[in-house]
Amino acid sequence: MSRTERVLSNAAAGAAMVLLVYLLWIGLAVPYALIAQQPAAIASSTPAPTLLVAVDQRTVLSLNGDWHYIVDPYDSGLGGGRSGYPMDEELPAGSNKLLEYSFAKSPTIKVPGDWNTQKESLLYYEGGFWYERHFQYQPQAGHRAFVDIGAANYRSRVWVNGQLLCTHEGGFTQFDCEATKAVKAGENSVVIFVDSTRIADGVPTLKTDWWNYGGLTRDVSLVTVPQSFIDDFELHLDRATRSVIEGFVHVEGAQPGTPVTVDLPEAKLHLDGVTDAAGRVAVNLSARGLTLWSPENPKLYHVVLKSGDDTLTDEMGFRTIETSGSRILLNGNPIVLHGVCIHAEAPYRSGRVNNDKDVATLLGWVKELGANYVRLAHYPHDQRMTRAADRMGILVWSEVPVYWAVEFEREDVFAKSQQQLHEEIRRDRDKASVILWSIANETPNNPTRTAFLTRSANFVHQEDPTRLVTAALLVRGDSKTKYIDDPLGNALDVIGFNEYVGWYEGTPETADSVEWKVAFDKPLITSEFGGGAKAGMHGANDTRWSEEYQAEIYRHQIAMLNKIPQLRGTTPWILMDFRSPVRELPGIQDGYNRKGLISDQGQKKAAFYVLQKAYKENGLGHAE
Ligand code: GCB
Repeated sequence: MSRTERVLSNAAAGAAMVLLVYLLWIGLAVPYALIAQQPAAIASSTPAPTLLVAVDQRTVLSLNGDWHYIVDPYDSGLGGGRSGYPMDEELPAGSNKLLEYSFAKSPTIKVPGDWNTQKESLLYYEGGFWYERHFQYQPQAGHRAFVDIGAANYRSRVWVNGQLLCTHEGGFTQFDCEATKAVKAGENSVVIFVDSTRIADGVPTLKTDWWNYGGLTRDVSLVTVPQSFIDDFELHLDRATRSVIEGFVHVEGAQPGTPVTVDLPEAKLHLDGVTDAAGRVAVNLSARGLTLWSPENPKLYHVVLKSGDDTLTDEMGFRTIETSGSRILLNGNPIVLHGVCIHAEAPYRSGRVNNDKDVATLLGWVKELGANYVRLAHYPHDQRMTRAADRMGILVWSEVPVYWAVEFEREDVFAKSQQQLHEEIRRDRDKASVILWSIANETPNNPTRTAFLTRSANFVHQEDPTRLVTAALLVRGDSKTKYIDDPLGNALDVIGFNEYVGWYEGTPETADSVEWKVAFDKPLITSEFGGGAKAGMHGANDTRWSEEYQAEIYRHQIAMLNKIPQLRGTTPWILMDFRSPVRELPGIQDGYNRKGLISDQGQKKAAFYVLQKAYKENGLGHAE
């Protein structure tokens, strides 16, 4: 079975279903094409979340640390009444009441952190899991409180003092639950139920090539803000002149006419505005002479936003990103993206990336590789990654886990994917490093999929007209001729394509005679290529799993890819080996995908140096 067929067969719920969808499509194509422009209402979490931006820049009460936990494969704690864990009841000494749980007597686990790598018995656990802790709090009159969760994989519910605050679906995006009415003076209890069960109608769906780390995998905090506060803003440089900062500030709960100021002290820029009926202030600041952000000079400015009692600060770079024909222009100049894919897999220790040390190690390796760009696969990563990329001058492709075949025929699945895009964009649109929003990876080419993802592309363009939209597409053809002509390409600004010539197909030398036919006059990025190697395993160039074989794939790939005139970037798969339950070859994979240029224990493989040489000598892809 070819690689494409393998992905498609994984993906398809069944051939009959595909046929049915196709027949329906023929009947519905015209009306569907018309509604394809309309974004659906954002759903799948309740209540519609207030999304605070730049929470990492606010002074918050951190709820990181030790939480009591109960493993609950039967969801029995949801039972309500005497068995409802959200009530977080503890019996006084001598009580004869029947209670069949006790958080206080339960063991503890660290937040942030997936549960799988913290307790040996939980390595492969997927299901319901309860977290509980106490915190001291003094509510302030005229203020609101939110529990802010960096990420909870995959579905979660949050209670404070027994009151359900919100539910959320989606394992890699930040969300907030309002706790203003639930918090009290003194000791408070917070209980969070996280369910990592994979579901067919989820995003992602049942099967992925990465381990499904469950739990509160990122920071948790309590954020206190004034009654009326800055919940959102967006600032960017205009593409036409690169001398105006445009955008808006939104003040939640503001009366029309509420004053707002925006300051960039170093650039001596100041704006006085007042909110309109929607709580928004339009920003238009003449900003001649700004030092533009770029990988060579990742200049960040201190930005201060004020409204009433609320002050929000940020560190932001200003740059433009656009395409012209098949070129990608950064600040108006053609650029070639020398990159690598990264999973949010923690180096040396396994588990999810969630601290500055993990981020420094991964992005330090990216720099050492001579790269200026990363593809953060296959879902939004911890905000520390994009903050560090801003500081280090690393351009970023950011992605939602619309991976292989989600249930494209379902409207609720579309709404889930849209919610994740919305949360991702809202969190990271203050980051100059992020230039590409990817809407999907390796999806089957059929009309239902194309309609779904065309809507996604339109939605992203509408939410963020300042960046580029991409996706990692499959290619078709045989080992002589390959076609990049997936019709989804029409909806994208930049075409990403994955191919594994030399690994899933042929030998490394097969690449020498492949001819590429590209249907689009748009920039191309090879979003994946590569092959597996066990660090420290040596052999001949044709010995599979040896470092030599992997290095040979890279050599032939580099020569092949350089023949594609419009190749503007590359992110081989992948920087570091990562845990995957579909990679079980004993002695070699042992539960890890071994396509890393570096092992999970930090050993650099021979291919790392092949790619490093190509990047350092500017020998892969062309800016124009
Ligand atoms: C792919 C997927 C990626 C896999 C990789 C592989 O095409 O996008 O998630 O891990 O191939 O190793 O096969």
